[in-house]
Amino acid sequence: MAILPIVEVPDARLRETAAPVPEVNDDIRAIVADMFETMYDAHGIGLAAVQVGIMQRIVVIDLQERELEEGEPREAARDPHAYINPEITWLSEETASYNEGCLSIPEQYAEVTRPTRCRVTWLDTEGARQEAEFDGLMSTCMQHEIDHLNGVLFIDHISRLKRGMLLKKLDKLRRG
Ligand code: GNR
Ligand code: NI
Repeated sequence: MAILPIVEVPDARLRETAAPVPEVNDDIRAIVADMFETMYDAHGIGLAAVQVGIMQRIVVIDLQERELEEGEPREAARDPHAYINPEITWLSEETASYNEGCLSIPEQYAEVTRPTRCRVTWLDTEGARQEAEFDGLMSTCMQHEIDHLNGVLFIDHISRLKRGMLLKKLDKLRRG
């Protein structure tokens, strides 16, 4: 297991399309394990493989953020999910906005409007085909992660003016 370095804007890899996973095997399961470790270390709720420079269609998500009980091990509060070759098969007409952030665009947030619900198919870590409908934060996060696999970032969904302001703030933050 390893914590992998997270790729940040303006790295060109974040603009590439990731390749489908041809077979779910131990190599893929090792990548998934490293992605979970990296995501928890960075305190993110989701991570796409392209964010750690692996150009394959793999996503991990864990929305669990509750406070730990006294003496409760950290793992008890976790709810890890892995999605291999995820595909959106349906998006609701109804939309909602959420204040999104991204580990590849540190400390910057913006309201993003997306379909409220989505239906997704994927392969689990055993290679079995799965399908489910998501709503709320899970729907938002899933759409955000699948965007990453297609070279799309949340800042592509906001106005040019807001994007420009956000990237300028990031630049300022980095310069100190
Ligand atoms: O940690 C994350 N939080 C988040 C908040 C609102 C909408 C999407 C996300 S995903 C983000 C982690 C990340 O960058 N995943 O690609
Ligand atoms: Ni992101």
